[in-house]
Amino acid sequence: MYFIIGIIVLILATAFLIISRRKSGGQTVNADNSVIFIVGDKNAGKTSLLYCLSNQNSSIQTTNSIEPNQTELVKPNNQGVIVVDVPGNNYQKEQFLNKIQEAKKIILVTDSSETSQIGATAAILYNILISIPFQKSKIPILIVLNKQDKEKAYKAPDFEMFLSREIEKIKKSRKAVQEQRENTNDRIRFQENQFDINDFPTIKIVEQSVKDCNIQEVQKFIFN
Ligand SMILES: Nc1nc2c(ncn2[C@@H]2O[C@H](COP(=O)(O)OP(=O)(O)O)[C@@H](O)[C@H]2O)c(=O)[nH]1
Ligand SMILES: [Mg+2]
Repeated sequence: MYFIIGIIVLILATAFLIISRRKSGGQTVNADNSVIFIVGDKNAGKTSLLYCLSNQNSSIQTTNSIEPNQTELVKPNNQGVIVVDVPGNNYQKEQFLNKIQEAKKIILVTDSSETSQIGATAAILYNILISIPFQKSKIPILIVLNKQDKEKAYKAPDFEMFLSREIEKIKKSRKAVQEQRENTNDRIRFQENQFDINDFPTIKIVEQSVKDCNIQEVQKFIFN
């Protein structure tokens, strides 16, 4: 009799342990954790940045993975931050734009040694700026001008100039296309003034080189 009771207690205890483990495992992605997205054109250095953040810089393996990679960091106050590397093939998709509302902050990485990336970077930024979550809560955005170690890398003032030029192109083409399913949130395209990044107080531009994990500005942005 005692033997049977013993077995039952053991089974119940094991079941309880398994269930509580599962619950705490699931909590790594609960609503208390803030989520930060890393976005940017292909080859900008997103995955490298994620590896630096997760201290695996000794073995940077970059892939064109379709699945987002993510890492969980712990702030000094013990609050968790999940940083997600969002691969480039997702940005035009509505799924991504809907997901922006989950993001506490966004890191937009660009290869500043490649002026050819500015168009794609501008398009990503534009889509974020006209998304409802951004317009509602003005999510902080850090634009990382990566690969500053390269000789040809441009600096922030040049980037601002190139960027507004590209955004003006997007405005023009969006105005021209009178689509029926047009995005009514897109107020930017009707703005007469030339696009100026300084009109957006939650956007900051920094020059970095992710290569040797010199990412102090990114860390400040994440942890502050
Ligand atoms: N010179 C230099 N190369 C970098 C830097 N950051 C990343 N890279 C290289 O750029 C390439 C693309 O990086 P990756 O992180 O895969 O870009 P992703 O496509 O945005 O994820 C890789 O060969 C990296 O080693 C940097 O700061 N300087
Ligand atoms: Mg990558």
